[in-house]
Amino acid sequence: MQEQLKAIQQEALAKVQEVNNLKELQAIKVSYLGKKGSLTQVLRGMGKLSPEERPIVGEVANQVREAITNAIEEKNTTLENAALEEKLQAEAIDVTLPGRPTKVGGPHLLTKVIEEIEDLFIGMGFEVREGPEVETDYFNFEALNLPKNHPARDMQDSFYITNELLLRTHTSPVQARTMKEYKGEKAFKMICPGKVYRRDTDDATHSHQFTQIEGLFVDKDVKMSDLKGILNLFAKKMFGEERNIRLRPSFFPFTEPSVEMDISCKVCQGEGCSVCKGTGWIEILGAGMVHPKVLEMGGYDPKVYSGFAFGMGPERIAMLKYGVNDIRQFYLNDSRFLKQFHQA
Ligand code: 2NL
Repeated sequence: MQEQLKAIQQEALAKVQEVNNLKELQAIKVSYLGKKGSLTQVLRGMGKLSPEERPIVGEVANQVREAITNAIEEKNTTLENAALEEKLQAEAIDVTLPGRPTKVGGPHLLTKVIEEIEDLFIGMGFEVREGPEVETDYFNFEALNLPKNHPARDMQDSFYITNELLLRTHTSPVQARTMKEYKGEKAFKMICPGKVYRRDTDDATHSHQFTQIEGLFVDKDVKMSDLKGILNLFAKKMFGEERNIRLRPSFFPFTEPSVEMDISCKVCQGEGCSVCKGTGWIEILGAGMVHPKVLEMGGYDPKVYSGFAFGMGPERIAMLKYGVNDIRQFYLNDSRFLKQFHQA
C-alpha cells in the first residue's frame, strides 16, 4: 500500500509540474484529493490494514497528501502570478503618449457684441436690466401703446401661449416694468438686452428668435439733443471715431417723434457703394422720444417727465461690425464660424 501511495505521489507531482493553466490544475486537485480522487480511494482501504501497519501507512498517506497539496498550492501561486503579470503587460498605459488636444471654447460672437454694447452704455451711466421672456399681453403690447386691435398683436406675428401670455416680441416690456417699479418718481437710464421671438420664416436676414437691446432714459427735461448726443457717442465708440450719424424720420407706436439712425458707410466713406446700396449710409437702430401715453401708463406724468428710447438688434450690429452675411450663422453652432471670433 505504501508503494501505491508513493506511486500516486510521483504521478501527481509530475502532472502538477506539467500543467500550465489554473483550470487544469483544479482538475488535478479534484482527481487526487477530491472525494472520488485516487488518494482518497486508497485511504479508504486503510480499514483493512492490521493495527500495527495502520499508523505507519497513515503517516505515509499524510506525507503524500501534504506533498501533493503543497505542490498544487505552489503551482497555483505561480500560475496566478503569471496571469497577473500578463494582464499588467496587456493593460499597460504609455504615459509618454501625448494627450488628445482639448478644444478651447470662448464666448459666442453675439455674447461679446452684447457685452461690448452693455459696457459702452454702463460707461454713460445706464443700468442693465432683464425681464421675463414669457410676457403678459399688457406689458408686451398695451403698456407700449399697442392697443387691442393693433396689427402687431396678430397671431401671424407672435407666439401666443394663451390669450394673455406670449413670448415677448421685443425687450420693451422690461422698460415698462421698470417705469412701474420706479413709481413715476425716479429719473433713470437703463438698457435691457435679451432674446425676443416673432413668427417669421428664417432666411439670411430673418430669424424667429433673435436678440434686442433697448434703452430708455427718463428724467425731467430729456430732449431730442440728448438722444442724438448719446447715440452719436455710442456709434463712434462701436464703429469708429471717423463714422458720422444721421437721423431720419420714422414711426414707432411707442415714440413720438420717431427716428431711424444711420452710420456713414466705412467702405465708401459716404460716396455710395454696394455695401450701403449707393446711399453712403447704413441703418443701425430705431429711436425716438417716449410717447406721452407710454410715460403715463408707466406712471410718469408726461407734463413733468420726458424721455428717449432706442432699440437695436445685436445680430445686425455684429453682422455690420464683423462682416457676417447670414443671421442664421449665430444660431447654427458651426464651429468653423464660431472659432473665427475667439480672439476678436
Ligand atoms: C428698432 C426700434 C425701438 C423703442 C424701441 C421703447 C420702449 C419704451 C418706450 C419707448 Cl418702454 N420706446 N423702445 C423705441 C424706439 C425704437 O426699436 O428698430 N429696434 C430693433
